[in-house]
Amino acid sequence: MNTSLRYDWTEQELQEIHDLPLLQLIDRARSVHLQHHDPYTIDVCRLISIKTGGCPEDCRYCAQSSRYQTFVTPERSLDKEEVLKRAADAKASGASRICLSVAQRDVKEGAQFEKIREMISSIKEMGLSVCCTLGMMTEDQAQKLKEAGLTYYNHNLDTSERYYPEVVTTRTYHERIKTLDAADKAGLKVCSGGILGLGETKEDRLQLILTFAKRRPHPASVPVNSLVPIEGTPFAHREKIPLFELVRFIATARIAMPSSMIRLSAGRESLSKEAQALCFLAGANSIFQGNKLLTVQNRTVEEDAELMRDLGLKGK
Ligand code: SAM
Ligand code: DTB
Ligand code: SF4
Repeated sequence: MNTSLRYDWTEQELQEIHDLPLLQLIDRARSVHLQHHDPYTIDVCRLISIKTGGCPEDCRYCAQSSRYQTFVTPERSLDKEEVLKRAADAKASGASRICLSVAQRDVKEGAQFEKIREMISSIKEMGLSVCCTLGMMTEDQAQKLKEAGLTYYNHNLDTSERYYPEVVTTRTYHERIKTLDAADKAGLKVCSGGILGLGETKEDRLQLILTFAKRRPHPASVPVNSLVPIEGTPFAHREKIPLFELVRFIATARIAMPSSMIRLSAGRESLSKEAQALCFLAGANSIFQGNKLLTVQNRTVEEDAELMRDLGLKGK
């Protein structure tokens, strides 16, 4: 099978792949995976939330939006020392990438931006690769982050363009895409994915994969989050995404974007070891490690070490 990279996928093709009998779909995704990746190595990333909560945006799934009464109360930003200590801890438990997060609408230049640039350089000097998720940014800001040593920029599209206004109203899909373009132009690797279980349809999920698969280059990293329901947000009681739908999404993304990393992201806490194994078989090859994501619990570092031992997976 020819599995070279393509940028001309159609919705029809992706739909046919997505709807294959499950085991055929997994076989096909696995075969693409084997041709493009070492199947026993995964990318292990650690999130550090520099600034938590108090975000002005209205993302209806998010614990950190100031528009909803959730368990999160806005916290003071972490200082550089604390961030570097957490990065060192992450390295000691096997992480190879650190993702620095700030709950905000867009990047603001000034003292905080300079501090983040210093953090990026110092973490890079520790031999770790660095990703940031700071909201929308301009090409000039992307360039400044690149100069500080940044490798990846995370900025999720979350869902289809059609469904987006049902999820967020304080920004447009187009604005989101402009930030991905800025990251590409500055030579940063794009990390962009979505959330399953927002109440979207299968077509919305396929449209999301299609949007990514038509980008040249494909996002280097595609986080696949399952909604973690947050009491107090409008999406607190959405129906959970069935496991096989998650597996189908991962496998379709793997086939459409053979060389990208696909990260099994938020929601792993509610997946058994066996369910996670199925996701790896379908083409996932990256995880967030650490007892906490940004605000919610994740699988513990010990549980992940055991899972990786059981499956014969090692970190990069
Ligand atoms: N504020 C920045 C932004 O929106 O780009 C960065 C942080 S934001 C929390 C990063 C991503 O986490 C979101 O785009 C969303 O995909 C994911 N996320 C946030 N809350 C989630 C939840 N409750 N369940 C699953 N994924 C979630
Ligand atoms: C991504 O796609 N998932 C991460 C990261 N990128 C920044 C965040 C998950 C957040 C889960 C909900 C929380 O911890 O608040
Ligand atoms: Fe703010 Fe990001 Fe949460 Fe949206 S997802 S409310 S932009 S922190």
